[in-house]
Amino acid sequence: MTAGLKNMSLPGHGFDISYKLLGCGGNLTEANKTLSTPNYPKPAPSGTDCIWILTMPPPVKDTNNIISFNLTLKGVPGDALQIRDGGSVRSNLIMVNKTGTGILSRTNKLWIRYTTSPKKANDGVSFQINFSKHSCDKKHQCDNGLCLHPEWRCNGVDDCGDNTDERNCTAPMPKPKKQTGVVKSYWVAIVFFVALILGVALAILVPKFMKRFRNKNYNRFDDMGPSVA
Ligand SMILES: [Ca+2]
Repeated sequence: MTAGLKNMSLPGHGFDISYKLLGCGGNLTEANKTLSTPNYPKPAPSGTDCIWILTMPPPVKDTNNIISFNLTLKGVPGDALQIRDGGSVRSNLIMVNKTGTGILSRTNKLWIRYTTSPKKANDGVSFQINFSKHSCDKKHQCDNGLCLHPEWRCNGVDDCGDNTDERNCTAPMPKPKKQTGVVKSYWVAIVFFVALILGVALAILVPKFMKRFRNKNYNRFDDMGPSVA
């Protein structure tokens, strides 16, 4: 699978073609089971550029095939590692930034690229991927034929693309808005209760205060009256 690194240049009529044979990568099938970066677990040499394409068998009758893989990652991948869900550079990117197991693709192909800086090894990044075929029958598919991932069921997101995974959900997940409403109702009750106590207190205290104020004024009027000898 691994070929030596060769740079070649072919003169043509009015143009030159130069190409490089990659020292790693290649087309892999179910039988290969694993791939590793050069020198794994040590970092690959500077200027390494590998592209692997994993392909599982196409659907047979009602059974679809996707890829289940475990990633053992050393270092922070950044741009050094790209895993795309499909057979080309234009396929959707799968965001994988740490070691993980049982990761499922959506299609029967993965496009994987690993590059290191031309001047230095890529911050010690290296990885190994163990992969296998994951087959799903009609009972475990979306209506459109995609394999239904277990975590897709009833999570409030249309992962299938035809909303099959959100159908017949007996226990819908609580929405954050409802929780916010509960908190608001709780505060409304507290504010109402405090306002009620203040209202009662004012209703009792204000008449007493007014009565005392009036009595005080009467005393003043009495003081202003003619004194009786
Ligand atoms: Ca879902």
